Amino acid sequence: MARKNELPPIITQLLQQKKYPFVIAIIALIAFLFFEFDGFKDITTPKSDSKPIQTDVSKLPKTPSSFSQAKTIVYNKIYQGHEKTFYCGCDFDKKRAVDLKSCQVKPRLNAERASRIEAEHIIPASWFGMDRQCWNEPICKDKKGEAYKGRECCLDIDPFFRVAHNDLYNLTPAVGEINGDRSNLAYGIVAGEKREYGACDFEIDRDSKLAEPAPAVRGDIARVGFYMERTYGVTFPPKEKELFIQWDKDDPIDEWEKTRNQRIAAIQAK
Ligand SMILES: [Ca+2]
Ligand SMILES: [Ca+2]
Repeated sequence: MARKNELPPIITQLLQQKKYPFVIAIIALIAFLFFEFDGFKDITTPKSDSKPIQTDVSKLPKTPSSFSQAKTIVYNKIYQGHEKTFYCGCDFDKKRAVDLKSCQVKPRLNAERASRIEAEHIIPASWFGMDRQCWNEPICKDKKGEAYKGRECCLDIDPFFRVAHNDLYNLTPAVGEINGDRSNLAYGIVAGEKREYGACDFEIDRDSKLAEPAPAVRGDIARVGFYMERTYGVTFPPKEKELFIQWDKDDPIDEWEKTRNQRIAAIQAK
């Protein structure tokens, strides 16, 4: 028997009625289902083929599901109307460019990285990642079958790590070069006042592996530290804990910090 009609009846009918947008929509839907359209599978979908680690995250804050989403929220919502970098107070714009003149910052080595903001983890990811299996063992596999570990693996398969990593309280916009230089150094007091970044009161001592932030943000840092401690069980060496307790007293919460906390709480409410 010859096939009289090669198109599904619904499409034929819609074509006869000249309802072309419906036809296009149906064809797009079929193509989407058929080809498993990849466009909506952003980085919230693990690129790994590995199984997710089973963790009960129902009691943890509802943090953004991807890091790129978290960054967009930090820059566009949390810091809206307060477009200033955390350590140096530089203005930044919607394109994430830093106005270095606004804060008299001079790049140390990398002018290009200094010209962009990056999302700084006040408590570095390695501090809450280093005890995770995904951080230490190559238990993730990419689509080519190659094993990997560390931050990318943990973001892909470890829900606890992902929630902590994307927590908005712990993320601040920073001059890219300073974010890179701070890396995962602990905070502390660095002797002297060598200013490697122009007028910005931020020092790094690569020998003692310490980063000294300006007095105006020390309390902010301490309170984020306490939050990460009670929310995710991050622990600090006794010396750093003592410093945080002191910094919390010396730099009490101000209006901007309150606003920031309220904005974050509205998004991350349990
Ligand atoms: Ca100093
Ligand atoms: Ca402060």
